[in-house]
Amino acid sequence: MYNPRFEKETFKKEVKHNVKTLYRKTIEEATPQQLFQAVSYAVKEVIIDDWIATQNQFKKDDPKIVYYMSMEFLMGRALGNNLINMTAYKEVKAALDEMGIDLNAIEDEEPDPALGNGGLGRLAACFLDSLATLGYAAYGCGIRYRYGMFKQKIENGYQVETPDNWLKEGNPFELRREEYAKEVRFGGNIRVEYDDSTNRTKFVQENYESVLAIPYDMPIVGYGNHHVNTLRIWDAKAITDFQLDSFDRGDYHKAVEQENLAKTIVEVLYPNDNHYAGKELRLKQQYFFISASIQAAITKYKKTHDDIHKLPEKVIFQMNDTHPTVAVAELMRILLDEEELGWNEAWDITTKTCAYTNHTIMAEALEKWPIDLFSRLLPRVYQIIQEIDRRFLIQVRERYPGNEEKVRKMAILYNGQVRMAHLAIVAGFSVNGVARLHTEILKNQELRDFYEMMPQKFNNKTNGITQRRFLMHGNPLLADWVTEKIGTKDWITDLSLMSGLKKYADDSKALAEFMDIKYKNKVRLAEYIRKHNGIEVDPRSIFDVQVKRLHEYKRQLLNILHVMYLYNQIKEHPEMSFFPRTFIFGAKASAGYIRAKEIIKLINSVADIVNNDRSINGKLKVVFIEDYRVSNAEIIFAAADVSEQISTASKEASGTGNMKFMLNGAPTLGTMDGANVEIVEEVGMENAFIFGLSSEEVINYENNGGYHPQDIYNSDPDIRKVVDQLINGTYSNGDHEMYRDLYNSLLCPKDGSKADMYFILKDFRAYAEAQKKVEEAYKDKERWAKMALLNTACCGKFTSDRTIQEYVDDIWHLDKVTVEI
Ligand code: B1H
Repeated sequence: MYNPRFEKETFKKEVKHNVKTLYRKTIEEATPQQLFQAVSYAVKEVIIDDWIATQNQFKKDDPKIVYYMSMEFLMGRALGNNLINMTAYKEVKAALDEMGIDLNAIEDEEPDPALGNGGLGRLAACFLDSLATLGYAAYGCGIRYRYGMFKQKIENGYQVETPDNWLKEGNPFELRREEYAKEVRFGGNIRVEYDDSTNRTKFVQENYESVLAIPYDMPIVGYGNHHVNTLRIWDAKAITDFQLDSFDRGDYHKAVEQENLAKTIVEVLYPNDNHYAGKELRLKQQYFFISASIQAAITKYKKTHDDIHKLPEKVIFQMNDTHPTVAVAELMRILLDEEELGWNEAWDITTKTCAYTNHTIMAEALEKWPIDLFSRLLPRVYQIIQEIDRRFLIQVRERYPGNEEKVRKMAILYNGQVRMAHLAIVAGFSVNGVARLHTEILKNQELRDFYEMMPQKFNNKTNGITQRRFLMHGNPLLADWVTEKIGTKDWITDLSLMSGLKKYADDSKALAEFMDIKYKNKVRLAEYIRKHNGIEVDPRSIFDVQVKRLHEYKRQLLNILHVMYLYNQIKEHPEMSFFPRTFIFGAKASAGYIRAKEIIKLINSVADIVNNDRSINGKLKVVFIEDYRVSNAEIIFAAADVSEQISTASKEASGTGNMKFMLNGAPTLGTMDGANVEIVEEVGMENAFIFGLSSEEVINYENNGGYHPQDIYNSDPDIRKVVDQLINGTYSNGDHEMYRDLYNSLLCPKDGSKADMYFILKDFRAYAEAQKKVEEAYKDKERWAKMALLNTACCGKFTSDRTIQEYVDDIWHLDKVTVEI
């Protein structure tokens, strides 16, 4: 047993006690939410012991620590995951059963902590899980947003956003740690002082506004090893509580302003995925959590070390995309102004502690801050960036004499803007992409100049996912079956063992069991859909799933246009053979992304027509799952037959949903993009459905002004019919304008962009053919079962445990910690 406190009677007593002291109630009287809280506090009690033990071990061992700096942590629910990782899920479930409490129902009371948008935030969460499981010392550093990712409602087919008040009932797992608060300063001016006695120039910030950053710690429980790391997210508070007498001192305005700053700074997560918003408040958020996190890391280091020069031996700051890259300048500021080091010493330390991960090549995601805004908000940090840039450009000119084109292309400060990616590359010792293809594109296209000048910094770290959440918790039936078949539970921490399933690829009995589990998971999802969407779907139909953020490059539009095409085919040829199919979508669109919202409306309109057309005998169903998030994702992956990964090649840096589908036995229908390339390499071309332009072809077209979608429209009547249906009222009650913008985007955009930028019509036929192959393959039950099983069997590479070990070996060089209990 993991811990005697999970022993049945002890745990039951603890829950009863909590219900009594928290709510003055008995188990029978408590609401489900109250039971969730009481159970969570009982679990937290156990976690705390391990958390303390881990911190004590850190004190003893003094391991190197990685600080994973991220604007997003898409954690998903904690209760079930913590129980899984403490290897107590089944015991606790049984104990609660005896009290008449259904653990699953209790779990559903927990709001999803949705402090992230999509893949980038979820990756951070998977990384924390793996870091703790592998026994490394790590902190996640982020923001405790008052409101997380908005909740999505579908009203009349349209997305409506409502606030995600995730803290409403209180978060039982967090600890507020007021005593570790840090001050963060904004604005004002820098006074330069010369100190004769020390011969140093001092830079003093004056007339600034400031806020107090208050950390909240959440435990990150490793699997079965008593290792508990910390996710530290910062809340903001006004530095002095509102003081009336400040009115008399004429500071009234300032007091109000500081109060407001504190309130707004952590108010809400920006709901953009792969898109840079450029808002002042966003920059404030970035500096706020970075300054607080770095100050805290330095304070912690200095508590037990007296030589700041040796910081790189004990500390790594990993920057999750450009959002936290102000970190390099903030670290320089602290080393120069507070530690009073010289520039060269400070630079040496900074460039040995900071590393940068790039997650996208989408031009609209590149962070470039206007210099006037940046220097006004962060005057001292800006001075430091100027000096970093000045020194860097000297090196560029030395390396490329007379080549001002290089200088222009590589400068950090250019054209009135601060280019955050350039800052990160110049100051970091490591620059990594998130899948092999993505890293190659960075080296050969997007970051070519930097790669040429500093090739040693560039490396690849193909993303991964945690099997603890996405198989053990999300798909317990399959998890138990895998354990039985390969004869060990060790896959939970060593996913390469999944290859032990390969020997069942031709075993009809095993294949039948595997597909029976898939069927049960489809029934579970069908019930979810009936309950939440009021749509009946047939679990015997093919569940064809595309769930991810809504973005044009991810091409949900290609998917739904193909559904429209299939519907036309069925109507035109009622006699044709057609295997029943359920197309399942889930996607949030950024609130200001109009075209993405039109695509959601289109999907829902097609669903309305198709689902209610009795003449097609339910052969085709379309479902849009409302409010796609981590908790329902777990159910969806488990139930999928087909994994739609159809981004325009070169655009999806990696993808991680693709890996979650694979783990759960759904073959990929996709382009040669991101990590799909590596998935196919592992599972074999014959066990995936690959189609469409390659990344080279796409990049080639792009460099030569695009292509002519009109040619396809004119020559292919099936495609023309579908495209015309966007503007002939078929899916809009006769309204010819509702989808005009989507039509235009394909053929003749009004905003000056290229027609069909994402090659939807170009790839349409290839996609339709690949879909036909899916149908053929599915009809052959045994063949399909074998494909599905081989996907699960070959997914070993895609665990985030492997990814983290590579970060440790190549970049972080952390020490393993063994927590002694
Ligand atoms: C990814 C983002 C992203 N890449 C800007 N970039 C954001 C960019 O709020 N912003 O400003 C938010 C998110 N997200 C994703 O990262 C990639 O698209 C996926 O392909 C990749 O799998 C994931 C994790 O590496």
